[in-house]
Amino acid sequence: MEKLLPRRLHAAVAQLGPIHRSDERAAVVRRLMALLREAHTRGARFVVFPELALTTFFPRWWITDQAEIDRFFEREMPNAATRPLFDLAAELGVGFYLGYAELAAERGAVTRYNTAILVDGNGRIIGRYRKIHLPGHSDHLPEAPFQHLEKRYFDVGNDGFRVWRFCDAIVGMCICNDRRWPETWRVLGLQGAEIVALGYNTPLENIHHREPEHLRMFHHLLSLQAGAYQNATWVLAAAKCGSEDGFAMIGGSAIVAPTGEIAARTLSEDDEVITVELDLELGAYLRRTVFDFARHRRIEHYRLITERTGAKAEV
Ligand code: ING
Repeated sequence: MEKLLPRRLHAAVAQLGPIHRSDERAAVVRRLMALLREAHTRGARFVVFPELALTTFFPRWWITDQAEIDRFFEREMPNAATRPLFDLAAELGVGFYLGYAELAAERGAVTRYNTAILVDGNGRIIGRYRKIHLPGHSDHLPEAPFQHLEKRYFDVGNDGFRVWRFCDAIVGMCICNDRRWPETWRVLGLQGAEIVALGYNTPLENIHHREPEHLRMFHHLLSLQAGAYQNATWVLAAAKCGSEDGFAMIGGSAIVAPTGEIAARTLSEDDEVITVELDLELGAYLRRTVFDFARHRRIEHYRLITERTGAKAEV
C-alpha cells in the first residue's frame, strides 16, 4: 500500500461570545477580524465563524414590524460593514466560513435565509449554503421565556447540501440544527466531504419542555461526533455563545476528527480560537473499510428515507 503524502490543512474554529441586540455590526466585525488575526498567527489557513455571526440571535425575539426584523439581515455580501473582514482575509491569505442572515431577491420576490458562505484566501465567495432544517416555531409563544422563530423569519434553504474544493480538500457546509439530522451528514458524505464546517447558536434552555441543561452540550457533541465518525469527515463547529441580553447559549465549539474523537474544544463562552492541523488522510482508512459506502450501503432498502417525512407505525 503506497504511503499517501500527508495532506494537511491547518484550520481554526473562531467562537464568538455574546452579541447583544444593541451591538453595532462594526464592533462585531472588529471582533471577527481579531479572531481571524489570532487564527492566522497560529498558522490557520481556514477559519470557521458561527451561525448568524453579525448579529444577536434575533429569532429569540417576537418582532412584528418587518422593517425592524430586516435590520438584522444583509442585502449584499460583502458590504460596507463586512468588507474590512474580507480585505483582511485576502491580505493574510486565509479563507473563512461566515454565517449571517441573508435578504435576497429571487424571481421578483424577497426571500430571507439563514445563510453561510465559504470565502477563499483571496476574499472571494466560492460557496453558499442556506439553512434547510429550521427549528422552533412560527407563532408567538407568549408563555415561553423566549421565542425560537426561525420558521417565521427564514425561508427553507434552496441550495441543497453541497461541497466545494478548497485548499486541496473537499469542504461541505451546514448550519446549527442541521447537525442533529443524519441526512445532512450523509448527503455531504456521499459527495466526498473531508471537512464539514458549521456554525451554531444553541440556547441553553429548552422552551418546549423541562430538560436537564447538561443534555444540551451532550446532544450537541453527540451530533458532531456521530456525524464525523459515520461519514469519516473532520468537523469544525463554531458557537456564538454566552449570555446575549440575559439569554444563555452553550459554547462547546469543537474540532472533531473523522474517528469521532474531539481534537480540540473551547473552554470559555467568549471569543476564543482553537486550531488543529487536520490530517486529511486520517479518515481515508475508514472510507476504505468500515464506511466504504460503495461496498456496504444497500440503498434498495433505504427508500423510506426520501419517501416518508413523518414516522408512521403500520403494524
Ligand atoms: N439552534 C438550536 C440547535 O439546533 C435547538 C435549536 C436546540 C433545537 C436544541 C433542538 C434542540 O442547536 C439553532 N439555531 O438551530
